[in-house]
Amino acid sequence: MLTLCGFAGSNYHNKVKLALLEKGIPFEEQLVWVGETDPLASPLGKVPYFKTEDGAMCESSVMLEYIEQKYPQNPLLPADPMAASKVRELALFLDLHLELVARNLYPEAFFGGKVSDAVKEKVGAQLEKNISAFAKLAKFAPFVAGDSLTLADCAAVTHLPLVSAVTKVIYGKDFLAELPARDYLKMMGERPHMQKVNADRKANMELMMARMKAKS
Ligand SMILES: N[C@@H](CCC(=O)N[C@@H](CS)C(=O)NCC(=O)O)C(=O)O
Repeated sequence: MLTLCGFAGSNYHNKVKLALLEKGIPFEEQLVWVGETDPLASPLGKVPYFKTEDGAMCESSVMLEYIEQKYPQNPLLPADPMAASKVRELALFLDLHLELVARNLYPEAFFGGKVSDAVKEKVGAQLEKNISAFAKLAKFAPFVAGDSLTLADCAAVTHLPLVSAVTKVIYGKDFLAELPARDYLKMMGERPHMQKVNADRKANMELMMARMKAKS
């Protein structure tokens, strides 16, 4: 049995969870908070990670590639090498050039911390550049890479709401406003598996807040 370890408030956890659900792969979910991770499975202490009969692995993109290869049903990558690379390219842009950059702002936007003005300025400029590059690649027709659901959607649907929220809070402006992101997220949010991911996320966020309160 495949075990997905992490917590449902995590966008990277949900990226993998949505792929598992959409592909119809049986799996167990194990609640693991940051600070409680298995160092052999996730040496950087990040979630998500998989425990499988054959071993463990971390890094959400690697996990998606693993399930794609191991469980070819309901493919999230096209068979054609170029088309598959275009999907991977979008997924990488979302992880590396959008989410990872926006992440610098989470301490202030979501966790009551403070981010310096210098960081805000630098991150703001990077996000503007990276989002306009992403807009050149993204199709939203209706899925992010074209006419079918792919692993790029698993990244888009979990990361884009954060990019939107964080830029609204920090800069008073949604940096995704000129992209069809809202309609896309609405369409994706109507998918039954995404509804499950979102319901679990909300419940887990409440649990996370209660834990933070209890600790402070
Ligand atoms: N590149 C990693 C990123 C995962 C990640 O950043 N997860 C966050 C939770 S959303 C985490 O574990 N943060 C704790 C830390 O970085 O120490 C992936 O794709 O899996």
